[in-house]
Amino acid sequence: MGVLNVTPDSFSDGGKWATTDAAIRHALALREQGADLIDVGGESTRPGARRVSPADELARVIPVIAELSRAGVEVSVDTLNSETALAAAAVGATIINDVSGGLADPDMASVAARTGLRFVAMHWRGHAQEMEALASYQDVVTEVRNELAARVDSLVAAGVARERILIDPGLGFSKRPPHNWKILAHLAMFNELGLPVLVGASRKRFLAAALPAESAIVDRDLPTAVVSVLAAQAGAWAVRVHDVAGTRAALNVLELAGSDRMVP
Ligand code: PMM
Repeated sequence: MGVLNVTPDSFSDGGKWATTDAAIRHALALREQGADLIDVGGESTRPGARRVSPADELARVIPVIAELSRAGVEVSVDTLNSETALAAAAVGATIINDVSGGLADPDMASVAARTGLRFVAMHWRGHAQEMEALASYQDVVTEVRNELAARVDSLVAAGVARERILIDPGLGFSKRPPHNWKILAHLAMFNELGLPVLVGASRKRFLAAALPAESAIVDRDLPTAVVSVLAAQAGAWAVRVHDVAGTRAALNVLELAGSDRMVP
């Protein structure tokens, strides 16, 4: 899944793809580099980010989703707003990627149910302004998995077909670096819910621990690609990344060398 942030302020690529033309060109390039799916978002969810109005979000993402869908690109819409999800569905998006798993907008579950789109339920405890204060766990893997299971149950109760739901542990969302590493170490436990797992580690701050001091954000693309391999080995359905070429190369290595690896 290639990331296309049509925002002026996303933490790693904010502003670069803010015009419709630039966004579409970038998305097509990501597809060339090996993305199977493009995730289009118009609101930054980085820690501390301010909310954008649904009208601004719609104006940013809908023309891009419409054009990409016309070009035959599979698109997910990264949004907290049911209105945006509904409009995106009408112009061809096939997946709703809601980082709140339906918690931020009380109408989201019914839009997911009505449109029949696939729905990514990410683990979330609160909006960007408050998420760091909510990063408290005794056993992060079990708690995140159980909170996701409860979210899935609520979505199903609201009419979303279980087989349309995907889950995501929400790396960096109400999680401190040790929480993110712990989740990555135990990623396979999320398969226990019997749903496809999406992993979004790309360029996130916790990856800086793997790098020499003073590294740039794009330097996090290398650890991101390594995480993509770990996620694939743990059975993930997809990884959400900015540097599609790097992750594609890493996954190609896994495929080429991994099939009949010697196990010591
Ligand atoms: N992370 C971001 C935005 N959307 N969606 C899913 N499903 N999972 C994620 O981990 C996720 C997401 C924040 O990253 P960005 O600001 O670089 O897009």
